Amino acid sequence: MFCHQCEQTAKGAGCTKVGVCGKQPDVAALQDNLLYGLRGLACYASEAGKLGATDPDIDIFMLEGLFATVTNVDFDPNHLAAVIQKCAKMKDKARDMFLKAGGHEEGSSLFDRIKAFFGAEVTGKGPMAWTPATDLVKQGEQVGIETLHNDPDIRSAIEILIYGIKGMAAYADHAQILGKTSPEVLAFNHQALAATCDPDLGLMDFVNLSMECGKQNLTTMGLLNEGNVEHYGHPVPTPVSTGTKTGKGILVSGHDLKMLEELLKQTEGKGINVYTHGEMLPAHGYPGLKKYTHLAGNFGGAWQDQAKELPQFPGAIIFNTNCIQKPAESYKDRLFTWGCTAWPGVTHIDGFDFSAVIDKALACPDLAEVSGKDILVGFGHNAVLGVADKVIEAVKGGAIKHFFLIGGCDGAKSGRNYYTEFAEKVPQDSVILTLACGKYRFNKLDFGDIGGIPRLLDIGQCNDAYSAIQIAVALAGAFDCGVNDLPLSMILSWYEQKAVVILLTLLHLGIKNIKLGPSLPAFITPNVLNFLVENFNIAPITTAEEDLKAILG
Ligand code: FS2
Ligand code: SF4
Repeated sequence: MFCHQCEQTAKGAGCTKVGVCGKQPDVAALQDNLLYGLRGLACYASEAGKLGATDPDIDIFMLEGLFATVTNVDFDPNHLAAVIQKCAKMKDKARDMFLKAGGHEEGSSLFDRIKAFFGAEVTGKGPMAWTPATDLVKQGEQVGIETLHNDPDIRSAIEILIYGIKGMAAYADHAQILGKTSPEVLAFNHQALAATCDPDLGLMDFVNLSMECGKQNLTTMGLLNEGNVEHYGHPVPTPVSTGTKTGKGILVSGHDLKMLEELLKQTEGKGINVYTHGEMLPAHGYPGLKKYTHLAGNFGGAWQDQAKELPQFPGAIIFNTNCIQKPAESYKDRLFTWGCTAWPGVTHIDGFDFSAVIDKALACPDLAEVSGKDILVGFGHNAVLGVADKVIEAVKGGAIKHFFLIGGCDGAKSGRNYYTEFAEKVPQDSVILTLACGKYRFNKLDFGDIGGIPRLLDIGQCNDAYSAIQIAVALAGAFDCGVNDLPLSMILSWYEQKAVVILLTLLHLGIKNIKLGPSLPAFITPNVLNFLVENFNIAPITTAEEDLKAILG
């Protein structure tokens, strides 16, 4: 196996024997096989799209297939094998759609180039000719990401694009669950993945496609935001208990609000309290979810602490997206997965009937009454811009001198203490905006307020980077300057592919001087990094003290 798509990749270079995340070599090969099949499917779907033919089943499958290959989502070889078989069916469907729309395999310029490159009939070799072999693992071992391109820089640029598309697919999947899709985004997924099969494209083509991916992701995060707000209202500032109440409990981890809502409906009046975990914390700020009085609080910290924290939660536990880790035997029998998330031997819930989870919760021991500090959530763009006058006045009067967006993923590396230190050292006249699971590094600390404006504003989940962008753009408008001219610094932490696509969105918007850590992606070659430094002045984090000194002059 070879995988270096996430930040914790072995030795900062690549996981080759087993994933640091727990991904076994057979699962890695199955994910590589699936990605290869998806690239073939994308060629047909993309060319069919150019002829005006689309199919929602193919579009949604593409999202789910990509999502299954994101870090910490699908660890189940049986589940992945089933997705691969479905990919073959969808590829056939896309080919039929292409032919019915008047397309011809001979004479299509993309197909001709692919055919020439793979040195065989279109039906002989290459992603378009892919069909599942009897031994899916062996087949996957032959089509790993190291086979993407011979030129390391071009391969690096292709990988940036692929990881960007994977991250965007995750957000697009959440959005489509809420009934929100964009034909343009769905078409781009196919076009971009098809481009990865095109031998005529060079470095700058993939750089440009990556920037386009950032743009499409802004649309996608906007759609997801719209879906969340239409269903649950704008988030409002809300204190969330980190303690537990006496009684039965279900813990929900992941990012999907619709899944949580359905569970809340089905547990109403059953004497079960529902708790959030990890990236589900911002759910408490949504009026349409906080109205459920049995949405009782938030349990535990960020995803990487689950091995030590989840054994202490005596109720049922369900993961609706990443980040799931290998469960200990002590809680495996009360653990469930949902959506694209899967772990071998763990019960997977298809659809929205959560009776198995509820029955398990009722059979589990009660939680004890434990007090816990309240944390404040719910500072989406609507809430922050609702007090924009106050914020602008505080900036003009000098009470607020700087904004720091300290956001992104958390992870197990000790170097991530940087983000805690940074937040602690931020001067008293500065406001911290935060989002995603990296906030657990400091969200229980007391930061106080500036004239009634809390110094720590939790914007929400990673996809609420959309909200952060709205806030930045509105502030720039109020001060009649560009976002890069604001007294705003972005100190980002990355871990998986959703962070990659958010970074692409920020670069697409022309945002400069981002500090990125805890380490730079292993899939970025020195030449590609130089390009990013020259064009965007992106820089690795150093120490909290040095970076603060450099930013504040
Ligand atoms: Fe955190 Fe994991 Fe939000 Fe990432 S819970 S690193 O998937 O998407 O962030
Ligand atoms: Fe390694 Fe990350 Fe790939 Fe897992 S997802 S195998 S930790 S690089």
